[in-house]
Amino acid sequence: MYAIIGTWKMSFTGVSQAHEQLKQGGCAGDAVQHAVMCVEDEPSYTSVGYGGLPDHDGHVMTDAAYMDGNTLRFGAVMSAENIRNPICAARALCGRETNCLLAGRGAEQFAMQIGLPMRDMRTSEAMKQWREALQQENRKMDAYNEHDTVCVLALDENGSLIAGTSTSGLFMKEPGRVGDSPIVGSGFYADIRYGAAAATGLGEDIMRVCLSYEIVSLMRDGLSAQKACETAVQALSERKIQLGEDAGSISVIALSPKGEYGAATTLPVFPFTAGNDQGVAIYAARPVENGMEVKISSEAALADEP
Ligand code: SD4
Repeated sequence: MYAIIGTWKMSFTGVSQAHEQLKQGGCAGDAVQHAVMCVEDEPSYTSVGYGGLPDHDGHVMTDAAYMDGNTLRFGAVMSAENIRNPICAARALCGRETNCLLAGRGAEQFAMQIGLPMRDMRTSEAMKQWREALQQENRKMDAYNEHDTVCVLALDENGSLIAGTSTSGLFMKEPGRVGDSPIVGSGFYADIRYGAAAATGLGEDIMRVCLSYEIVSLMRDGLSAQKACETAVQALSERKIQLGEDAGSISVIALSPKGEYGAATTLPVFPFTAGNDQGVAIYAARPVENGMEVKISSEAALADEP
């Protein structure tokens, strides 16, 4: 039994290749790393890795994490500049007893010490958008307009369960701002006993309820991956509404130790990609009256979605 799930349509190429690796007996760690790297390396995805949109000062600052659900160990980097593949640094930190979450200069030094490729992550297109944004006063930051995190969860034939995330965070964020993606329990969580989960959307909201840990806890309590995603997302949006706020922009994915997927969203549609021994496909999750509709979709039907 093997399975893999990744956020957004942009994960399709990487998830498809990683799915093939899993099919050939590859391990979940390599599958997650490969799928995330494919998104990090593609400059047209402006929310992850190379080509990511910069912070207010014009720096592309990345956050990434990697968690092993069999050991509960994780590694993460935050506010890291110029690490070509932040997911590789996060994976290399996973397994350490201490110093497994490194920020800024420390993360960059670590990446260089272990020989990871470094590069200027700014593309001319990203800098053009940054210059334009500087001209717009009172510009509202929107987690989904310009920024989506790639999150990948994978389970391999040997029963290894891994979670990975990577993002350049919000476009025009304040220097030093960190979202949920490198924060264990918020942007990601994995425990082989119950399952794995990861989140995308406004990190400030996701962190308020440790959303990924909440989903895995619901799976521990017996909910399916799908029901756990729906329940946690609904509870967060209801609580926000109770507090006089809007429901927020949140999407989540989950994977059970049996390889069952789950996904939920507060958006009209949330595309994600998933594969198992039945094949790999692009899906769309959509809120409906009694919960969430999750269906295989086509790239064409989701042409306007990330
Ligand atoms: C963050 N969660 O930095 C990320 C951004 C994101 O869709 O996923 N946006 O808050």
